[in-house]
Amino acid sequence: MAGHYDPNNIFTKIIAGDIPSHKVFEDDVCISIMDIMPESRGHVLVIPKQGSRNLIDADPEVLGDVMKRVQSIAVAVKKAMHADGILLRQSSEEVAGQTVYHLHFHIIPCYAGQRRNR
Ligand code: DGP
Repeated sequence: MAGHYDPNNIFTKIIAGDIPSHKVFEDDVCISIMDIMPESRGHVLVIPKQGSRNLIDADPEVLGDVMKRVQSIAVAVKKAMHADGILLRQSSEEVAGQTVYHLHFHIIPCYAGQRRNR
């Protein structure tokens, strides 16, 4: 159902520590974990702790804090992975490719001369 946020989603369980993940960053605003279906080496997700379904229903104030983390994590990932660039992706709703209905941002390192996995 469009617009509905189900707090019983997989990312809420990962935030709570009930499901294991490879965490690369955590503070009071968000966690960042390695994506289990990476599109390139070093593909991470940034997941706000405050639940919203996607970008459409996110609290703009929380979003401001989250985007600061997205930038610092993107800079750190680019450096650590020796990437040439970063693709930032956020899908809102199924038609846009969303599969997990808890807001998250993909940080996908891009490498010169290399195709992404998908
Ligand atoms: P999206 O299609 O934009 O909703 O992205 C969902 C991403 O979440 C997808 O790339 C795979 C990833 N993912 C799904 N379940 C898990 C999980 O249990 N652990 C981790 N680390 N990633 C997950």
